[in-house]
Amino acid sequence: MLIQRPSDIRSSEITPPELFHDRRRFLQMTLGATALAALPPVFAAGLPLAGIRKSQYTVDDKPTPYESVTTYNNFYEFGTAKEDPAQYAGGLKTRPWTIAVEGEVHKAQAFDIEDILKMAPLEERIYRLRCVEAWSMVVPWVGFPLAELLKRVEPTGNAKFVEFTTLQDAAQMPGQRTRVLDWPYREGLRMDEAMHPLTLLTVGLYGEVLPNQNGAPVRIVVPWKYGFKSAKSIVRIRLVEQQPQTTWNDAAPGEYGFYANVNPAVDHPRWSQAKERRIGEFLKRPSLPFNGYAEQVAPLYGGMDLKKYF
Ligand SMILES: Nc1nc2c(c(=O)[nH]1)N[C@H]1C(S)=C(S)[C@@H](COP(=O)(O)O)O[C@H]1N2
Ligand SMILES: [Mo]
Repeated sequence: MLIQRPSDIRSSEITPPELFHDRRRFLQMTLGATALAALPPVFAAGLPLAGIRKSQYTVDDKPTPYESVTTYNNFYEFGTAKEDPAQYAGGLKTRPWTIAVEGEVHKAQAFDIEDILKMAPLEERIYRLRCVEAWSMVVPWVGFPLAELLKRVEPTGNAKFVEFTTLQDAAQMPGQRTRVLDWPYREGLRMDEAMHPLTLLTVGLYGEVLPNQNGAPVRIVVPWKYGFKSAKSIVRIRLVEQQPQTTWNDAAPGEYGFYANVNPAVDHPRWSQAKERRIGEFLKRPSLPFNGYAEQVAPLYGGMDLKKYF
C-alpha cells in the first residue's frame, strides 16, 4: 500500500517550509546576522529536526493531519478541554531543560535536553495512538528508544520499574492551579516495558520539533498502551524497585490500571473499549489488542491475567 509521506502532507497541506525560513529571515533582518549567530539554537515547534532516519516502525493507516495532532490534545496541565493545550501551552519554556535520571542506577545523571537530542540517531516512527477515551490518531513521531537513555545510567539489579514525572510549574501551566489531578503528573512502566524497542523517547513529530501541546521538549510514547501512560514534558525519570504510584491510577484506580494495555475485550467501567473513533473518520473502527502491537509485546505479559491488568 502506498503511504503518503508525512513530510509531503506537512509541506503541501499544512504549513509550507518557506514560512520557517521566513521567520529566520525576519530575525536576521531585525537583529542583524551577528546578533542572530550569537543566539542559542532556536528550538520551537515547527522547526525541522535534522538527520531523521526513516525506520521500520510504521503502519499502513493514514497519518492524522498535523492540524488535528496539534490541536486535539490531552494535557491537563493546560486545561481539560481538547483545544486548551494548543491555546495555552505556547508560553511553556522548553530551554533550558534538564531531565534527572536517578534511583536504582549506577550513574545517576541530569541530562541537558541538547545532549539528549544528540544521544542517539533520531528516527521517524509512525505509531497509532489510542486514548482510553476511545478515540485514536496516527502520529509520525521523532525520537529514539528510551532504552538508549536508560542504558547510559546503568540500572542496578534492583531496578524493576521506571517512574516518569512531568514538570510542575503552575506559573507556566495554568491547569495546575486547579486540583483536577494530583500534580505533578506521574506515570510508570515496568522495566521490560521501558526497555522495549517500541518505547520511544520522543522529541518531535512530522519531522519537526515537538509542539508544546504534545509534550515538549521530551515525552514518552508507548504505542501499545492507552495514551495516558505516555507522560509529557518530562523532568525526572526514576528507576525504582516497587511499582510506582501514578497520577491517573491514584485518581481512579478502578478506571486507569497501571498496565493499561489497549484491550478491546475489557471495557472501561463507564464505556466500551471495543471500538474507537479515529480522528477525521466518520465510522468507528474496531480497536486492536495491544493497539495492533500484540506480536511485539504480548510476550511481555505471558503470565498475567489480561482481564485484570487491563
Ligand atoms: N503530563 C501529562 N502527560 C500526558 C497527559 C496529561 O494530561 N499530562 N495526557 C495523556 C493522555 S490521556 C494522552 S491521550 C496523551 C495525548 O498525547 P497527544 O496530545 O500528543 O496526542 O498524552 C498523555 N500524556
Ligand atoms: Mo488519553
